[in-house]
Amino acid sequence: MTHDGTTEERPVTTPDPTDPEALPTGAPWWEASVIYQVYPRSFADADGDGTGDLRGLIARLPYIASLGADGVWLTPFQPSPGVDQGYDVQDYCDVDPQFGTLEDFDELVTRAHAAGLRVLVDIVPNHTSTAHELFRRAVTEGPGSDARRLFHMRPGGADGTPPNNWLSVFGGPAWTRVDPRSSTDLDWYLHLFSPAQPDWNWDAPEVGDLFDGVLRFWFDRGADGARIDVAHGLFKAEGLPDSPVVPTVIDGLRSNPLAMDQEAVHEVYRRWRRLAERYEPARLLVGEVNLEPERSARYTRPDELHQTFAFAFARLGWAPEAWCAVGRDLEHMRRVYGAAPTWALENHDLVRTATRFGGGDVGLRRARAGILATLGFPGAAYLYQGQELGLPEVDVPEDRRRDPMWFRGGVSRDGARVPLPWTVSAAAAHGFAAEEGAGPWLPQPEGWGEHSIERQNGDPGSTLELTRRALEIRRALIRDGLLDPHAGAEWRLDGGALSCVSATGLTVVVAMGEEPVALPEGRVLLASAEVHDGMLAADAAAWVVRAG
Ligand code: TEU
Repeated sequence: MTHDGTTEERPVTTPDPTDPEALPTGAPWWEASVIYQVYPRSFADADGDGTGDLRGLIARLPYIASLGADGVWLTPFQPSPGVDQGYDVQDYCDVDPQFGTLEDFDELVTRAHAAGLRVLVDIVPNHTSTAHELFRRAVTEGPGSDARRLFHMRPGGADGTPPNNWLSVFGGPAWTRVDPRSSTDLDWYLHLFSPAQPDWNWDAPEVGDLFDGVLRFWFDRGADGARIDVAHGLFKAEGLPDSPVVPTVIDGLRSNPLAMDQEAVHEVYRRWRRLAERYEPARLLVGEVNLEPERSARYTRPDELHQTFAFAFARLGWAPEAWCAVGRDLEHMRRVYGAAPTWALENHDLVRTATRFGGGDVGLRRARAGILATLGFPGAAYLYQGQELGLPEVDVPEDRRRDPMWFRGGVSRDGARVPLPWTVSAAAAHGFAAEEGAGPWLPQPEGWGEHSIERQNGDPGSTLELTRRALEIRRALIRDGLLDPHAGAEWRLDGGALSCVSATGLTVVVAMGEEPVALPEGRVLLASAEVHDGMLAADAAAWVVRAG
């Protein structure tokens, strides 16, 4: 792990065909990688305090390796008051004591690498926490001070209204008074998310410097890459004018074009790309760019981020026309910009697919099909912890909900964040905790053990074993050049039968209608449900390779 520490610029890295980690086509490893997203507070709790931690994760790395994933992405574990479950970061370069220590992180990296897993950290550059020392200083130093330039702080209207009409993504105004009791400090601060998360002012060069340092800090410690939170945020339209469109309450990201997707942000990613590629091996940058394909594709131009999640796809329900349209859009963008899609259907913000796709048995069948789709479409993929178990969304009792979006916008994301069931028995929070302790930070529902890893492990019909098998076959397909993120793919829809036909000869069929679907000629490598006489059952997916 070396870092040359210079500011010398290098051209964009071209794949090195002699790199043992490279794909057979010579493309870099990450173009077809599968990363398993770990939500640390809900993965494994080593000290029994009810919150998962890094030592819990270390102990269970063998499980992740047994799935066949290429790496893990960890949502924030840095010191934080925890208002937005860690996305309100107080100190970007440390570990929150509830998750462990920097030494634990170092051990995690060492052990993950030994197990063949890469480690991605989550970087939150759009906003910080009101507890961050630079925000505290800005509050104390008062209106007009240099310290306030690092944030968007300004007086509102004389009538006591905020500086503009922007709404927070979590609901309510995007502005809060710095000191509502003061008659001399009339400044408000901007927060696109909760009031606990003030937005940085990226027009101040110090902010960019700070985050260059944050990236180097984690990359120097051996992190293999970073997931960039709200990567299309950071810069705001000059002068922070009123939004001409009426922002909706919880959909502020897409409905307020002045708060997001500003041209200046691309320069940051060009700089970070150079920074990431000064490491050996180069570090991976994946952006959370929650925009339509034609806008998000601009973030993966060859000298910017390596990947952005295919959000247009991730947000979808069980809707064949929409899947096909998004598939075609992404294929078009791949041709224009060169970056293959990065598939995902679940994360810690989205309703679990087993529920979103219909719930009950049907929902589970479709969630299983969703796993084969995510892993079979050409590109890279992310799986969210518990997706491999087909976990449903949990209806967390209102008095136990913790998501700030629930308190401001009436939508709770807690149901996708319930601690994993490791064992059938409810003891020690279904094995989430190493020992009987405080009880999990979010309650596990009745029957949670039926979804457990213990119940599914070794059962060939389980979603867990389907995922393992898919990852194993995927590896072979990549090795043999059959799953190639850069081969063209054609998207077809015939009634409810969606197919993604790759030029390599691999076809992914998803039976999204009510009827079984006739599979194309060839060898069926894997299916998420029964195939009889070449017919794939409804609510299922299959991988077929052209014969010969
Ligand atoms: O999410 C940003 C984002 O796009 C979401 O807020 C999304 O709009 C919302 O969840 C509705 O589905 C990132 C993190 O993934 C999320 O957990 C944080 O709450 C948010 O940033 C603020 O940091």
